[in-house]
Amino acid sequence: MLDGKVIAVFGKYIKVHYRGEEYDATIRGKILKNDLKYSPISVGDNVKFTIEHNGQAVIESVLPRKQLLARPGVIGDGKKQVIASNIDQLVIITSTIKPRFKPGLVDRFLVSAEYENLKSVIIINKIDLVPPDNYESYALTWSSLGYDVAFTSAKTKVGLDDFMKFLKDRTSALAGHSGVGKSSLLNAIQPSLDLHTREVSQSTDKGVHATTTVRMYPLDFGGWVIDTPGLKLFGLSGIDKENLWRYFPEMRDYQRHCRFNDCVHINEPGCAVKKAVETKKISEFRYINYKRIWENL
Ligand SMILES: Nc1nc2c(ncn2[C@@H]2O[C@H](COP(=O)(O)OP(=O)(O)OP(=O)(O)O)[C@@H](O)[C@H]2O)c(=O)[nH]1
Ligand SMILES: [Zn+2]
Repeated sequence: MLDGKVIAVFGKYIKVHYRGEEYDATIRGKILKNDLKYSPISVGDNVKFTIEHNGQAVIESVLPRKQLLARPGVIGDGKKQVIASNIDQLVIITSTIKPRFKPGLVDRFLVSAEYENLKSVIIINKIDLVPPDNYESYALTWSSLGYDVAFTSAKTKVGLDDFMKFLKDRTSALAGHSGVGKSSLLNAIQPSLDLHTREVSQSTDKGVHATTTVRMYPLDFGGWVIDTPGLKLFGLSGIDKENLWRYFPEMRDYQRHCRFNDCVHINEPGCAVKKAVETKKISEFRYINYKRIWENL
């Protein structure tokens, strides 16, 4: 049996990567019933497969998954749909403009990643279009919290070394709004990928979705990237109002100094988190985003 990696799934048709080649594969029937909770096959799965006489690859088994990302809710068969498995980190990509800079969305992704116990890094792309004071203070806050931040331009090829350093020898899931430049960045570091890119529409400021299915690509310098189309990579469905603060690392140190030990840091008197925001020990934009997410849970 051969050891492959699933790089794309289109319903029952699967692409498996093995030693630099891609194989079209199907799944042995019994695997479909194996996993009761999650979809049985996903991008990122390490699989054992055989090649039949007619040249068709058949996946015989799926190795146990490590970290996985699933969509919130269940699909038709009552299972959770796995977006990608065996990933090491989330790479959150945002643009300075076109589409507009969205620190709130970055914070949502950071919270999701904290909840999933997944490391995250942040890429601020299209820095050729606006001066640094538009995004620098946000980046400083994020890096003070321990998230690595890189500033890039896929167009002028700035910051690509940092981007590559983040990706090297890891399996990274890319997350970001359509049009922020995910495909352009990947093409810039590895032109042979030749990914499709599209103009961001001037009138709506929204990218037209050029990428439609989840795909995984091997990097020549080591590592894998998973491009996940669309805005929402995964939801905040497992998080409730009482414990949202746990996924804001800067709040963890203050929580125990709040007057009430079940303080959610919204309206309570004697709240050490709110005090820390007032004295600028906790960044105001992070707290505002905390409140926004809290209100929508
Ligand atoms: N000025 C500038 N334009 C960029 C940069 N990166 C990407 N673009 C442009 O932004 C548009 C969208 O880029 P894509 O790479 O298609 O964006 P994407 O995130 O892959 O979009 P989806 O595939 O829809 O998720 C294209 O017109 C790119 O040429 C950059 O650093 N600077
Ligand atoms: Zn509090």
